Amino acid sequence: MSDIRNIVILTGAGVSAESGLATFRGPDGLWEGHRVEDVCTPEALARNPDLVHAFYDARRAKLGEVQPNAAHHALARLDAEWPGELLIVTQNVDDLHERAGATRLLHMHGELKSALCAACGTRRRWEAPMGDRPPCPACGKPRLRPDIVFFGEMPYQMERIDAALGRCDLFVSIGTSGAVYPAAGFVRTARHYGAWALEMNLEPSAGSIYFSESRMGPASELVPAWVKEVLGDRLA
Ligand code: BJW
Repeated sequence: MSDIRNIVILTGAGVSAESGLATFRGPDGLWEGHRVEDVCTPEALARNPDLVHAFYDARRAKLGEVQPNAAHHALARLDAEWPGELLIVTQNVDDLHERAGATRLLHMHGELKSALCAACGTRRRWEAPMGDRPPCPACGKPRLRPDIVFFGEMPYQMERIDAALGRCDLFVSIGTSGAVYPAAGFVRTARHYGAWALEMNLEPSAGSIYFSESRMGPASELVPAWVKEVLGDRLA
């Protein structure tokens, strides 16, 4: 571990599960009551905006009831103390990493607390419901949509992510099933450039064979222990 300088950490819904936010594909998964194509595509938004807005309004409201857990706090500590490059790439649209204090963070699938105007392209921090079609603060048109990357849309900041993957010595994947691309392919990119790859999850992810090492268990236990290990090694 002592020769590690640059770290990329990919997080998924599993890191927020112990805070009380549902994952996507589990038995109690978020989409159990909704078919993904009914809520998570641009076509669904055009076809049934009331359903899509209700789904995201409910999830945005739920953020007020949950708190970061030990995994978010441990990653924020690593972010604060790690002297080399570090980038937390989250697929999550919740705000629990930043509420724990992480700053070297990007949301590749967007954010629940951001609105994107489909008319003028302006993005705004947004905490209120959108189902009642409020006007865009910039252009006045009632065309706000959740600032979320739907299926078929390009995830955010891919150039920055690719550059970080090309430079990292350690790639860590936490609480993601590896079912959704391009995130599911990051491990192969990082390995291609020579990084060690560690996954932490309740069960092996779809791309488990690509990792150098797998640790199975709840993120709230595995992540703090791993962060201690990484920071402890530096001090040794
Ligand atoms: C725990 C735990 C605990 C539980 N501790 N662990 C055919 C082949 C390949 C690709 C495609 C294809 N057809 C279409 C595509 C592309 C498509 C895709 O991947 N589809 C797949 C379904 C096959 N991808 C896209 O369309 C993306 N865009 C795109 O590809 O653009 C073109 C492009 C080209 C070239 C370069 C780059 C781009 C966009 C994807 C958008 C995904 N959006 C969503 C919704 C976001 C909004 C919302 O939240 O509603 O993002 S989908 C959903 O899945 C969400 C998540 O971020 C994402 C990943 O889910 P995640 O986080 O892995 O959650 P789960 O539930 O699947 O897994 C949780 C895991 O945690 C489990 O493993 C548990 O075991 C574990 N766990 N408790 C530790 N306590």
